[in-house]
Amino acid sequence: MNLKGKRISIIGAGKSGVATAEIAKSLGATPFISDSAKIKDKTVLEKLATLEIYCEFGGHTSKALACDLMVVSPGVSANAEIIFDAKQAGIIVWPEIELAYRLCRGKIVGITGSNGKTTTTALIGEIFKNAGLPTFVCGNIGNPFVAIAQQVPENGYAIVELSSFQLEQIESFKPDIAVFLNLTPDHLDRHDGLEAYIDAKMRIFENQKVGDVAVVNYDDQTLSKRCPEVKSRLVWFSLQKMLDDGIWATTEGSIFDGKTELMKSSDVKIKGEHNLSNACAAIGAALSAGISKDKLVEILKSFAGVEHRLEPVRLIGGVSYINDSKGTNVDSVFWALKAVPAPVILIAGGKDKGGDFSALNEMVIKKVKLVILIGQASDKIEATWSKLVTCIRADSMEDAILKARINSKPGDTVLLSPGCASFDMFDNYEHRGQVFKKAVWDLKPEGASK
Ligand code: UMA
Repeated sequence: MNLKGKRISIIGAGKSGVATAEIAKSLGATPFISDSAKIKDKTVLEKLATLEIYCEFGGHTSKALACDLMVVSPGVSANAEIIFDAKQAGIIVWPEIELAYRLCRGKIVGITGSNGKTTTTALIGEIFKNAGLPTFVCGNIGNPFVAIAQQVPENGYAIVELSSFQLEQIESFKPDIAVFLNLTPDHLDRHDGLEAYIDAKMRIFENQKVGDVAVVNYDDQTLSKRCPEVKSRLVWFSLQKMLDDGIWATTEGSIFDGKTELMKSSDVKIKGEHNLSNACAAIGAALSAGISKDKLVEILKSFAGVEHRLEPVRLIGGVSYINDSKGTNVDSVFWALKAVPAPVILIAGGKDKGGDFSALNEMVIKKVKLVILIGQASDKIEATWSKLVTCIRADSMEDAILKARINSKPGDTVLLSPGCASFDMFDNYEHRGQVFKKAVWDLKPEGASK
């Protein structure tokens, strides 16, 4: 793709925007970054200055419309005024992954779903690496696809975690292997309702052709209804149905590819029913890429999961502290609660994303002994759960950990699984998880002097 001499406006100066500007510049284009906020991050400012990239901060002006192409960061809504104005002016508007797709010579495995994307993306990445394939893990997992797109050789794979934000505005983006894990309500604060969220995610299949592969969760009712329409070859996976042609497993038994047993379910290192489902999805993707059973089983037996996803932090005074900061929606809290032993002290709250916390009522009654609420969504969650369980407030993560400690007994689990975004109190979910872990490690053992 020839970008030489093109004027490219980039909306958003986060990771995606800065990476896009750098790539655009290296390809001979003239990038211009426009951000609605005043950017104070010194590293970003220094990088943009070194690269001599023109910028405007604190609002999008008509300067951003003086371009041949507009590239949009995932955090910028398709309904943003600047996007509307650009389209009105006849400017081509691409999300960052569209540009990355056009720069990538290798194959693409795209992973989407409401929950488990990060774990499954990392797991697929490890399996592909173990099979000796040049592998680049990127996307919503934390490093923009555009930053590595040109490095992927023809025989290599980009393993891309894809959010609804990234897929919402694609044009021709197409994964060779599309993995769809599950669908539950999320990001209702950004999309115009649940249908719009589902439609955005379903776009992962939109440009696939015969010869491409769609690895899809048979147990998800919406997906099993909508996916038979896809043009690519369907590879179903299930924990509920024995599939003659597909990947299926039982929690107490084994994982199968059709009639062939691949491994015992209990040998999968990442625990919980949701992770068994993620493992089946990863197997579907790996087998579709021609990877041998031995290579994938090796990784499933050793892959320990990703940071901030049901990450055991510390056992202190008989109390286990678990970091699930990546649990940013209601459904992910459900799976976290299901996976950890009761009684649970749950730290929840943050920036509300429009989730319905009453969907967790039964699970909360069954497993939670105390809820410690943080952030903007505290009132909403307390209104939902205070009749079921004691809910108390904390001013900060450190305060939440101290309150959890005071109220815990040996055998309890303290679980951070917020069910909300982090941006009201933290830079991002990683930052929230790091603050949680530091506060836990700062706890002194029983009887130790302060
Ligand atoms: N901005 C504007 N105009 C707007 C809105 C935002 O200029 O109308 C600016 C903001 O002021 C900010 C910048 O855009 O300076 C941020 O852009 P961004 O939110 O796209 O941030 P990036 O750093 O580029 O991170 C994005 C993803 N962020 C989001 O989707 C919100 C990261 O996913 C992803 O890791 C990264 O690209 C690399 O691909 C994070 C996330 O929270 C982890 N994702 C959501 C989730 O997992 O639930 C979808």
